Amino acid sequence: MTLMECSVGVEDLVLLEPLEEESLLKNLQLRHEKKEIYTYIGNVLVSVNPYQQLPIYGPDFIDKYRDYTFYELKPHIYALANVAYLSLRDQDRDQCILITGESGAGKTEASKLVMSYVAAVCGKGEQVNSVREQLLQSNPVLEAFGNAKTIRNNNSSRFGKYMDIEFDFKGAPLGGVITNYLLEKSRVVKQLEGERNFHIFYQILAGADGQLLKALKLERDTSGYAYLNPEASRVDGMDDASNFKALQSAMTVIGFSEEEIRQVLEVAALVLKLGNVELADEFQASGVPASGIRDGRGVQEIGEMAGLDSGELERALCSRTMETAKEKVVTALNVTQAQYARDALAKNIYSRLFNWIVNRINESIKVDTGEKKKVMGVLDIYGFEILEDNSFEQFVINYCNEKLQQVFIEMTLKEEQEEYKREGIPWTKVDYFDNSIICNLIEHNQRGILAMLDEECLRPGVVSDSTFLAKLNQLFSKHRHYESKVTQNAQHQYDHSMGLSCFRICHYAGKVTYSVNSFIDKNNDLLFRDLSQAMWKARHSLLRSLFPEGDPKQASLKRPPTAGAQFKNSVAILMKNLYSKNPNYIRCIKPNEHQQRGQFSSELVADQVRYLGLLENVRVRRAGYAYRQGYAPFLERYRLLSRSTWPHWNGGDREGVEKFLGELNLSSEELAFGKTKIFIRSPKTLFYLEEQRRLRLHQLAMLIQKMYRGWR
Ligand code: AOV
Ligand code: MG
Repeated sequence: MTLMECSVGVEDLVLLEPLEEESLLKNLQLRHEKKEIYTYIGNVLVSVNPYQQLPIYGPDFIDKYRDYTFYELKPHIYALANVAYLSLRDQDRDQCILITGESGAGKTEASKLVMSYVAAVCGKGEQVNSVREQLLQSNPVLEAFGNAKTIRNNNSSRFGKYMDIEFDFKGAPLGGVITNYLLEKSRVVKQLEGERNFHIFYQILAGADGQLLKALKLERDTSGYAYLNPEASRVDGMDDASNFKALQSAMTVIGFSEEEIRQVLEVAALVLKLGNVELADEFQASGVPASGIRDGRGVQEIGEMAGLDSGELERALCSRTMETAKEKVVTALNVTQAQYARDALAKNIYSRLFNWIVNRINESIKVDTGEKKKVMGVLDIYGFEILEDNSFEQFVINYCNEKLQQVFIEMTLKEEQEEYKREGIPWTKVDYFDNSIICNLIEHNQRGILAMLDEECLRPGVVSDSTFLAKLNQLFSKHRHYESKVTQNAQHQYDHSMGLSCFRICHYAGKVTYSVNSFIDKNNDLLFRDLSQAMWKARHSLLRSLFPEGDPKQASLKRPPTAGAQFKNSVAILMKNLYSKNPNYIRCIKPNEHQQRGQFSSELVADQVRYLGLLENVRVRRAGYAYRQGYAPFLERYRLLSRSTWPHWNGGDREGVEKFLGELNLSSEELAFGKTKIFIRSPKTLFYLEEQRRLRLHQLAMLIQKMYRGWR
């Protein structure tokens, strides 16, 4: 069968003939046109974002998919969720669902579909309902505070999320744990053109009633806030006001008290108001530049809301205290420094608030029972990003994606090899691109880029982004995956577009040029102690609790780990967690750059197909046995091909399969009989079986028709 003969292409890319990039793309395109957005590569699900609501979700579809095995119905995310859930419940294997793809490819939507499927099939009862609701309602809360409109995605996740859902031995949900990764907090104070700040700010302004708005000391008009990009206040199709209502009710369902919700909104409002604190030049008597607050009203209001003396706040924003063992020296900050301090404070308050919210949700959904739990982890992390200007944030995001690719490579191959072993079938190894060289370049303990960055951050003396870059250039001048203006030599094409303050990494997903500007700063992630001490003095209990280090009794001279080190550490924990579970893959693909339905850019998809390694994935799958299935379902599907097994078969499943396959005269190389499964080497054989089955069904239908006519 060729593609053209089949109106919706093949449902499993393993069956593709010929297997080339072009045919693979055509197949995805054809299926996308026909609104068949899901395609398998064996047990991996490829999902192409349709950018439109398709009538393929909801209770009816869930009911359909829970009653069938993987290959019996059209490819669907529900089928994958079903396999994972059943394997967890019935075979006691912890699962993880790994969802990857670039920004806007549909990862977050996919994670919600998986969660809603599992929630629907995991049992009944009051207790189950309440846990289920809490788990599902965590999504709108996290999205309000952690998502934003970007150029690529109107609802882009600006944090990484891993959620373990825990079940009892019967498969009923008990609760869960959410881990969040590095929120892109720079967005709080500045957004690219056409992008928005986090949804929550717009939700409050659009959705809070007059009374609440007044209590938060806010004005409804978004244009009055320095931290909100004036030209991007609305998002097509997004109703901030009704999302605000949904947020409040979600928080209530999860178990936030009214008081907690109020405090959370107050802290968010504070951040917004902080942005409007204007700083102006002032000069000290000595003529040394200093700064002051231009209009005291804003600070006054912030002070009132936070329960803080506004003079104290002003002092903390405009000066810095240096402490040595012997004395305290207070220096005035100039305007630029004070603005920097203000923005650092806003970013810190917001990102700590976000962490607090995640912890608070975890408190509600955590499982106390000591019994053994079954776990399903769902990973939805920010996708690979190549922007025009890539900074520290993109660097860590892409590092994380690099690690996930490594898991994918290792686990799909590992799983494949282990299955052959389990089933007692001989296997020859297949080569694949191993990206550990890139992971190493970034994360090596002594010689990785992150280690170099830390070294530079901790080194005494004058350090800057450029001394950091010089260090990289020196160390990696010969590295195959590292380039910079300085190291460009014969092996790299000379590239005028790369600035002097940039380095480039050849990631598995493509080359990305990073500007080193503010790498040191973002990695240090230090907040002047004056600010944390001021916040700790606030009477606002939530705000105060976000700054425990402001407590003078706590203040130690030991510095906290850098942002890069923390991230690397949490990625390592994540990897360990993933490796301990049975993986299920969803590879999301973005069909166009315009968030438009019905558009399929072959070039854009080709890029993703390449870096997701889909072709290699298919090849690996085909190099061994392309297809495998348990004896029972296989017998059920094909036994009508032989009179020995149809209409009745009383023997065992494996014997039945041996019997009818034996009669079909297939080459013995094509088949392998494992302990529990039949393996079929080439897709052609499966085609053949399918074709025979189709003919046979047709024959049977004709026969029935004839009989029916005879009766009349
Ligand atoms: P992402 O999570 O992969 O991007 P999303 O899951 O937010 O991407 O998807 C982006 C948008 O595509 C959604 O807001 C929907 O409008 C649409 N979409 C995605 N999947 C579907 C689907 N199955 N059916 C209908 N529409 C869909 V990022 O978080 O930016 O990396 O960081
Ligand atoms: Mg997302």
